[in-house]
Amino acid sequence: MILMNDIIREGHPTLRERSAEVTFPLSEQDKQLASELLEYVIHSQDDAIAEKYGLRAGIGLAAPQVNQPKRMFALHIEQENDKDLSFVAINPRIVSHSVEQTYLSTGEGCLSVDREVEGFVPRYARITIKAFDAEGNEFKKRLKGLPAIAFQHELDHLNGIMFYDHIDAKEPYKDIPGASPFERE
Ligand code: SB7
Ligand code: NI
Repeated sequence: MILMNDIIREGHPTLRERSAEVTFPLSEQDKQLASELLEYVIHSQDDAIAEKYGLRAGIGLAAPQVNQPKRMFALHIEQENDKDLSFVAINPRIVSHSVEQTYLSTGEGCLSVDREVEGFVPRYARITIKAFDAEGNEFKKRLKGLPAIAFQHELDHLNGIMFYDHIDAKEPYKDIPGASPFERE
């Protein structure tokens, strides 16, 4: 089980590495990693479990954040229509994206960053992604809104990029031309 102590924080060099492609079939270790990443994101959003284990809530978690620089991450996003979006993405990629950008109106946070960083993080408003599941089956999804934002945040981790790298240093709340904000909740 992944706990807060297993999550590395900014300053750790692994967060700045490009993670390695994962090979199939998954090793037992990689299978366990995939299921533990997903378990963390689900548990961290369950108030009772999160409180019991001291988990900080996160809608996503990438393998390099637990110091395993491999191209996989988990996302778990509870949706209004209670069709939760919950998956592990292995060797993920964006195959196409909108010209239009978006940003979370409240800014982004990160389980590897123990401080508030203010500012808008520009993201593609809509993306089409491809990735593999733990069984080695490729899947394709179209994402928008928070799922699209979160997918890009996680994909960045696999490339050693932190969310604040995208924030304008001089003017963190600078207008992003043509972008509409995404309001969470
Ligand atoms: C806000 C939060 C996240 C993604 C996009 C916007 C996820 C935070 C948890 N993580 O640090 C995952 O890498
Ligand atoms: Ni993060």
